[in-house]
Amino acid sequence: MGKQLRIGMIGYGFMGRAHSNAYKRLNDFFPVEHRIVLQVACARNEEKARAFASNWGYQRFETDWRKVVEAPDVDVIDICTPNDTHQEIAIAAARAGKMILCEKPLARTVAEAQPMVDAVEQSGVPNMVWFNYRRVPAISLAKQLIDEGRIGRPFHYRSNFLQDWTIAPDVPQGGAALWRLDVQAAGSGVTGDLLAHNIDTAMWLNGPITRVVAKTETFVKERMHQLTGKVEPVGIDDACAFLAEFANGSIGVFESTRYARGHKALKTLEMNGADGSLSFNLEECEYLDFFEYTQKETGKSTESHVRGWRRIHVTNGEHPYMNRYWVPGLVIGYEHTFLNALADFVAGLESGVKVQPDFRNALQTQRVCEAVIQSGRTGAWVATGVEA
Ligand code: SOE
Repeated sequence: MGKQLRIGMIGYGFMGRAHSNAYKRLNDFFPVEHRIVLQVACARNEEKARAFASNWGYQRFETDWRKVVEAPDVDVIDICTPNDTHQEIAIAAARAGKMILCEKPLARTVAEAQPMVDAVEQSGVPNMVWFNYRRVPAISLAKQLIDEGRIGRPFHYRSNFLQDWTIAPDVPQGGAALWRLDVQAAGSGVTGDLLAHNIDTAMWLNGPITRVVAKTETFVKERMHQLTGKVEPVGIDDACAFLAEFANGSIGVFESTRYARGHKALKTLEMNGADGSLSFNLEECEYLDFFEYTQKETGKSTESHVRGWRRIHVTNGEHPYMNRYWVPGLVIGYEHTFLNALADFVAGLESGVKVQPDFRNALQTQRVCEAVIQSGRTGAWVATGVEA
């Protein structure tokens, strides 16, 4: 029997469930040595903590996260709480020598995120931020094709994340489930919640973003706050569109909103290079579309009468992660992106290769988010300060 990895889960919402599912399935699907143990689940509300722990099979529950961080029988702290709590928990966990898996975005601001990076680096604890979309097999395949030089010199990167769940002005802000609308808890709106994913993927695929100029908008200016019961100003960005310059000379266009009527999670990316293009849409997440202009094998361009977009059904054993699941042609989904991320994290512990995105890497995404928000306020181009 391999070493145990005893999980202390802090938070019980949507992400608490997504991560718990990954913990439960890891040893069924991936040949790692560590055995996952669902040790303790934590929520402030005792009833919720008990129910969550019992539903997902955690051995016990706590209502104070500090007890989990200090517990000698916990190896990994998983932070699934609202963004305003990430820093305190992460720093305490790092000081207690725990490994840390933190939900995205790393924090609300760069100033808040930097000490988190310092804390994990000083204590040397393994750490990762759950930017799960990198682990969609089709997006991982895009990375592979880019690294193989199949699209050549990149010119364009464009990416969307569109939702429509906050259009009604009577949706409250704050409190359970709706903290994403409360700027105190979230730090920002769609920029930190949705575009952070797109920025993480973009910099993974296409390198550092150096400058941005943004337009942000808050369509509903006041909402009832669930915690105070009062109508209060809304401080988040409901929508954000920004232009980006990449260090490699290509340009990017990003858009996100929670006001795109009819779209629940339309998340897309496209890259255009001199030798080819790639396109992905989360609603058809088992496909990667590839336009091959120059054949890598021959160096010649495909004859024009047969040139065209190719749909790659990313379900073969040679595609990223897919040899762990079913047989060619059979698809996996959203929940597997967390499982794949966890598998990489644990495999990294065993091989000694640091998994990405770690806190330091996620700090770069935080820098871009912050530059976007700042530019949204002033309308000016803002340098991101991302390390090249
Ligand atoms: C918001 O609706 C949300 O759940 C984000 O918080 C997640 O990070 C994103 O993956 C899906 O949308």
